[in-house]
Amino acid sequence: MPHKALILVDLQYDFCPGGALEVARGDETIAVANRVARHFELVVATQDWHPADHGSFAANHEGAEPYQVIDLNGLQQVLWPVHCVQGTRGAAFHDDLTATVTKVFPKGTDATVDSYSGFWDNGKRKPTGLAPWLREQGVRAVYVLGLATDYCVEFTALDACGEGFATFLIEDGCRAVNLVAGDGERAIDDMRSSGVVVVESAQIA
Ligand code: VGL
Ligand code: ZN
Repeated sequence: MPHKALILVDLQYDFCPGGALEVARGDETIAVANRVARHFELVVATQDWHPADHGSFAANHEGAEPYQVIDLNGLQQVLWPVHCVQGTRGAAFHDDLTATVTKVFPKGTDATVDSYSGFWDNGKRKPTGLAPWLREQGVRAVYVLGLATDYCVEFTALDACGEGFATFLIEDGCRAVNLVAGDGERAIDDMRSSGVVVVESAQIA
């Protein structure tokens, strides 16, 4: 039984340079994912997978602009450019990703609520099934990397801790949106404060 799993967060074209919600040097995470994946028997991937009418898209709110914050069904929501629409090229995993992924967990499929975490929607109402699935595989520790540090990676790592997994962040395998300068660093500090162990990919044996 593998006791550890690697969680690849949103390694999709829309979060890479040239994508709809591009993260600076986001594509550099792919090589790190491929390199560390060799040390894991179990690799899972989250996939941001929105319907075109998703409530997190500025385009779906009259008069709204991307990066504005609104109340979306009772939750604070940053409005994003249209991204990761189901079935589009932007929603696809990067072709350079060669890691063998055992199972993909789509998220953000409900138009009424965003889902940064690979475990729960932002209202913590509906689970994706990732936690029970990992437990069934005998996993006790998870290693997290991907895009973006200050959103989906942070929420995924914090929920992993909350679900009782020993949680490691592979720092050099992540890149941040940095809507506000320093957001990525603050996210890492928050994760560390919550019990996430921050490591570098070179430390993974
Ligand atoms: C993400 C914003 C919107 C992410 C996804 O993967 O970090 N960020 N949707
Ligand atoms: Zn999204």
